[in-house]
Amino acid sequence: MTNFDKKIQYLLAEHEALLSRPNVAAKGGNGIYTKYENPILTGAHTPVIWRYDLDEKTNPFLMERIGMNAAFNSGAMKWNDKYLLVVRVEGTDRKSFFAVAESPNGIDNFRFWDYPITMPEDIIPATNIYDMRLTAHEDGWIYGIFCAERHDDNAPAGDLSSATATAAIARTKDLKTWERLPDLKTKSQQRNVVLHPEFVDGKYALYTRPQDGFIDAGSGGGIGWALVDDMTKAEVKEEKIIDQRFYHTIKEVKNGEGPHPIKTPEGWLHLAHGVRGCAAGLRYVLYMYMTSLEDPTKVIASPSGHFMAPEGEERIGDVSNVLFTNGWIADEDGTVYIYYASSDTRMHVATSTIAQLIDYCKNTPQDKLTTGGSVETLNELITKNLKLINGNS
Ligand code: M1P
Repeated sequence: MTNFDKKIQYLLAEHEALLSRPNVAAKGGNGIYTKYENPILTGAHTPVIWRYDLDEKTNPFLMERIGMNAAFNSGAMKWNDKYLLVVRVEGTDRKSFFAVAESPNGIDNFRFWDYPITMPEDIIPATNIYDMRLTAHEDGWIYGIFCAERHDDNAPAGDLSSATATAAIARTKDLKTWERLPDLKTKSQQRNVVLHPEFVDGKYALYTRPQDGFIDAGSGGGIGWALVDDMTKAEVKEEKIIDQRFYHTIKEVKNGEGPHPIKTPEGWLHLAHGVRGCAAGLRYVLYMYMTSLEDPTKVIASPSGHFMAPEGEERIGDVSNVLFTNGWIADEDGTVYIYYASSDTRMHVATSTIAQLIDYCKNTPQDKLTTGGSVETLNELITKNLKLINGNS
């Protein structure tokens, strides 16, 4: 074996060791969900054949040729008994693309398919695409809705940062070949648009996130809802805010639907992200809410505060202090796999159950929106517990 061949063998062995590393439940926790010790995907998990030219003639030093910076914000679904993620992979050139990674157990051993997704363009090609939400809709198609980012050509000359965000739509039957549909027509910019899995009043239902600019939600009041006749020419004509933002909460600056909600006998379970500003910049956390089965626009449970926030290593990355989610999988036994990204850098999993998440949503006190209200809520629990501890005397 030549030296070059030995170097390749070493590279492949190191990569295999990373991919096959078992993931174990992290100690501690809050009883609501279990986090796991290792990230499930990072830039280093991307295949060696994506990053290295393995030909000694063209790469005699065996140097990395195409760098992969991050693997994050993944859509998720169960597919042929595998836990499958449509991952936002970001190259060192700052372009994101989608690639499928699958695992036999949802917790570890995630492996990318050989090729990334070649996503067809809309009429006006996008510069960057990211954050796909997957929905296996009852119409028989699997839809992927994602953000298409383009330079804002109305920006003053020399402004190379202003951009526009549009909800792009594609559909597939096999996750390999995608049919691109026209981008969603809306009055405002949009990101974090998600397709509800069922027809509502015979129409497709979208969770939206109207925003005044590329970054600022501005007058967009929160997570919206819109009914659409036809996904092949989707247009939001009327939009109603169903989950509002509030002053001095975890979703003061903006919020956005995560994956599509999970149907349970007690209502639709929603997972979303909320953003607030602070001296360190924006802080992104995850929160939950529930809506009614009879009227999916009606919020029936709204636990206060964050459901999950960045901890430890999760706090640090390309965009620090961020947790973001756009994928979860509910198994038939009631286990829920929550796929979340930390700091726009890496993917993690946490597990819980439908029963725990319903209990969390229904029995966590609501935010009364003031310090006085929070202390009142706290005092009620303390008094109840003291009575239990000291007897009812
Ligand atoms: O950088 C944090 C997140 O910022 C955006 O989310 P939102 O639209 O709510 O501001 C997205 O670019 C997302 O990809 C990113 O993780």
